Amino acid sequence: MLTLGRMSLELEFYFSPTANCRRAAIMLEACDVPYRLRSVDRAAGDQKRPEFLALNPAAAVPLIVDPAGDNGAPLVLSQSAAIMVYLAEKTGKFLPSTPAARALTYQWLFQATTDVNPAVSLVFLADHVFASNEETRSFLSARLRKFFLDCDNRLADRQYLADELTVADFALYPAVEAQVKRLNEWPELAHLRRWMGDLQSRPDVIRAMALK
Ligand SMILES: N[C@@H](CCC(=O)N[C@@H](CS)C(=O)NCC(=O)O)C(=O)O
Repeated sequence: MLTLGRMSLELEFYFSPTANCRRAAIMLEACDVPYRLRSVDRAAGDQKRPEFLALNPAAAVPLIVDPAGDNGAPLVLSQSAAIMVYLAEKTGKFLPSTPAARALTYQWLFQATTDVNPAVSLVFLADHVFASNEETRSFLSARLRKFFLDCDNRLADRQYLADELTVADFALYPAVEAQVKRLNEWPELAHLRRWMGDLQSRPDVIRAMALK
């Protein structure tokens, strides 16, 4: 187990197999942070049980509890992007050190979490959950394609979203993976597909995506 002085770094990771949780999982794996997996069965209502609501009144995963998070006191943290940035700062990995490079990383981190991921969720809901007509489905699909295209343009002349591999790439990956079928149907997104292939073969990504 990793230790900082005498403090244990093992943390608890409350997880369901969703894109939001998987991006936090990728960061845990990539930063080599030991964690204990706490599976949350949302269909069974685990997230609404009093024990979980005491940790997160918003009743949502992912969530981490870092026993040594806050000057030795436990840190309870939700929101996948906040978890990723916390782990990056704690371990000194996957976040550039200069303000400008860090700001650009945040730009792409938020693009992944506030533009791409919600677009993926809406397409999924329209395709599989709610009765929706063709007009709605094609509007949402075109909107997702536009966000994918923004990422593809960015990746035209660089390997990763920032100048190096960062939290932004790990944040985007599970959202794109969830719609990989559409990605493969859009030939103009070759750079995003190449990027996807690069990340897909990383052992940390493979381990995180295999969590159940
Ligand atoms: N913006 C949040 C979204 C968290 C979220 O919506 N989590 C979903 C699973 S992906 C959840 O737990 N929903 C509660 C439920 O299903 O009742 C994040 O990035 O962590």
